[in-house]
Amino acid sequence: MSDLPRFPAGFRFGAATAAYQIEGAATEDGRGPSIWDTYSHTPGRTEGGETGDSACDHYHRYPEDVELLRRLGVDDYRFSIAWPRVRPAGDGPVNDKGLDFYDRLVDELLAAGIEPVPTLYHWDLPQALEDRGGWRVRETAELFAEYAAITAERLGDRVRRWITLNEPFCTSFVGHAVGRHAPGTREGVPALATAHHLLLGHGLAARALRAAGAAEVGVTLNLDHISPATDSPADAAAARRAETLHNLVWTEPLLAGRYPGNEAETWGELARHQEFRREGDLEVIGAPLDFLGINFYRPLVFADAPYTEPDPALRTAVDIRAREAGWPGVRRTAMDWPVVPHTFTELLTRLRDRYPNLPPVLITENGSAEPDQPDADGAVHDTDRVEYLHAHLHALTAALDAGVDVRGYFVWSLLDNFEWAYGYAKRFGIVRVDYATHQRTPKDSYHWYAGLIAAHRSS
Ligand code: GBH
Repeated sequence: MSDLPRFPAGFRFGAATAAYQIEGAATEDGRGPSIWDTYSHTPGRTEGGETGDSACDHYHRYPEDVELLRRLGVDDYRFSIAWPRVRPAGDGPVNDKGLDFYDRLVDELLAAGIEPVPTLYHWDLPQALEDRGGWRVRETAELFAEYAAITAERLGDRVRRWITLNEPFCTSFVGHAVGRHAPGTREGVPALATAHHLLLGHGLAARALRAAGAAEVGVTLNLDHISPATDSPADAAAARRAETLHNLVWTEPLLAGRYPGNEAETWGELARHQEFRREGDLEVIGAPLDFLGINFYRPLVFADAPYTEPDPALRTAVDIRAREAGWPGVRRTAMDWPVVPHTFTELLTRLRDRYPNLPPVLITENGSAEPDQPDADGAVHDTDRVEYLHAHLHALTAALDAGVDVRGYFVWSLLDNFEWAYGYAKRFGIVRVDYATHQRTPKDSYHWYAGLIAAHRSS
C-alpha cells in the first residue's frame, strides 16, 4: 500500500503476544494451573470448549518465532511471562525450569537484535491463589510483587523495560462482573476490590522492579474512546458513567493520584464499599510511570439503559445503566468491532488534554481479527488487516503531530492465537497458524509491516 505513514526518528516498532494465548505446554516443566486452565476446561465457557493446552506450541517453537520477528525487522517484542511457570502455586517454591524458558527466550531475542518487553500479568493467575481469594483479596497484590522481584532477579540483567499488568479492566470487570473471562464470577463488590488490588499490585510490583534495577516500568491499559449514542442528556450521562468504568478507574489513581470523583453516580450503592482501600495505597499506585501502555482496537458508543440488562449472557454485577450501541456505516472486523481510525487519534489527544503530565505512551496492542483466508498456494492475502493497520498507523501519526508523546507501537499479534472466550476462531495474527500442524505462514500484513519498518529505518 502506498502512502506509508511516517514516524519520527527513534520511534520503535514491535509485535505482541501473551503467554496463555501462544505457549501451550500447559503442564510442562513444572507449570502450575492458572485460572485460564480452569476456566477454559469448564464446559460452556469458551467457544467450542477450546483451551490453551497446546495453543501455538510457542513453548517449543520459540526459536522459529524469534526468527519470524527478526525477519519482520521489529525493534521490540512484547510477550508475557506466566506467573504459574515461575511460581506454580503463586507463593512457595520458585520453579527454575519455568524461569529457564524465559531466560532462553530473552537470549534468543537479544541475539536477534530484538529488545524483550515482558508483561508480568496477562491474566493467568495461579489457580492456587484464586482458591485463596484471587485478586479479590489484598494478599494477591503482595504476592504479585514477590513474583515481580523473583522474575527481575533472573532476567533483569537483560530486560530494560517491564510492563506490570495487561488490561486490568478485563480482569476486574470482564472476569468478575460479566463473567466472560476467568475466573468467571459476577459479584459487584469483589469486582471493585479486584480493580483496587490490581492497581495496588501494579504499584507494589513497580517498586520491586525498580529496586531490582529496572530501567523503565509501565502498565498497559485498554483505554476506550467513548461517545454517547445520541446528543440527549441521558445518553451523555451514560457515556460519562462508561468513561469512569472503562478509563477513570485506572487513569485517575495511576496518573492523578486520586479515585474517580463520580463513583456513586456511576455504580450507585456499590460505591459505599471502600473497605478494600487503605491509607497510603494511592501513593503506591500513583508513583510516576516511565511509560503508559495503551491497547486500542475500536471505539465504544453508549446509550442510557435505566434497567438491568435482560439478557443473562450480558448481565453484569457492576451495572452502570448503560448499554453499548453500534457505530453505524463502517466496516466491522471478524470480532464485529467497528473500524473507526480517527477515534484512535482522538483517544490519545483527549488523554493528553486531561493529563498534561502524561508519561510517554507506548501503543502496546493494535490490530484486527479477520476471517481465515489461506490461498491454495498457501499465501494469505489479508487485505482488510493491511488496511486496518495502515489507517491506524496514520491515525497514530496524527496524534504525534498533535503533540502526544508516543514512542512505540506493537501490532497485535505476531501469531494467530487463543482468543480467550472466542477460542481459535478469531485470528489476529500477521502470521497464520495452522493449528493441526502448528505451521506458521506470514500473511500479506506481515510483509506490509516489514516494509513499513524497513522504510522507517532507511528514512
Ligand atoms: C486485548 O483485549 C488483549 O490484551 C489480548 O489478549 C487480546 O487477544 C486482544 O486484545 C484482542 O481481543 O463484552 O464483556 O465479553 C482486548 C479487550 C476484552 C475486548 C474482552 C473484548 C469482551 C468483553 N477485550 N472484551 S465482554
